[in-house]
Amino acid sequence: MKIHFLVVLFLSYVSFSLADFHDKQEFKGKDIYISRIKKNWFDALDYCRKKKYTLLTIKSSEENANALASIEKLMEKKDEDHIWIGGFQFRPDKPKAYRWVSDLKKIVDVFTDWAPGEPNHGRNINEFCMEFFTKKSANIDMKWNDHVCSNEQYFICEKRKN
Ligand SMILES: [Ca+2]
Repeated sequence: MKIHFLVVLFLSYVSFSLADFHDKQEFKGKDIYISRIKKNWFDALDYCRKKKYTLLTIKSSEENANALASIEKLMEKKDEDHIWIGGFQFRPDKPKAYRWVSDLKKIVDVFTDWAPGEPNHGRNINEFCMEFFTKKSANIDMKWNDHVCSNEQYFICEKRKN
């Protein structure tokens, strides 16, 4: 009876914590987890890391396409969307100096898919964190953008397979 209670408790815990994410999306080299909850960029990173994941890193057009296919499959598209991924920087004078938080490699050295004019660091010099960005009125569909880190948004974690 006691064990039965513990099993129920454990299963409730598992289903509760899994509900924070859509179904796992499996690709060659990594699994992707898109959140159902919104957090600021730093809390999103912390949340991924507590599960032994990291925020999404994109090193090729294939990895970018896989992430976009997962979004397309799992999320309801809106006229404007903001989804955190794992790029960041801290140099307002060098808006191109973004790095991936997973390995601290410079983003400019590999594949990029910025929206036109991005990263622009924002009009108020306050955008340091990277996201997928959609704005239908501007004809922007899930391109990279830098955005205000404190905004609460959905986010994407990844777990790399070696
Ligand atoms: Ca921006």
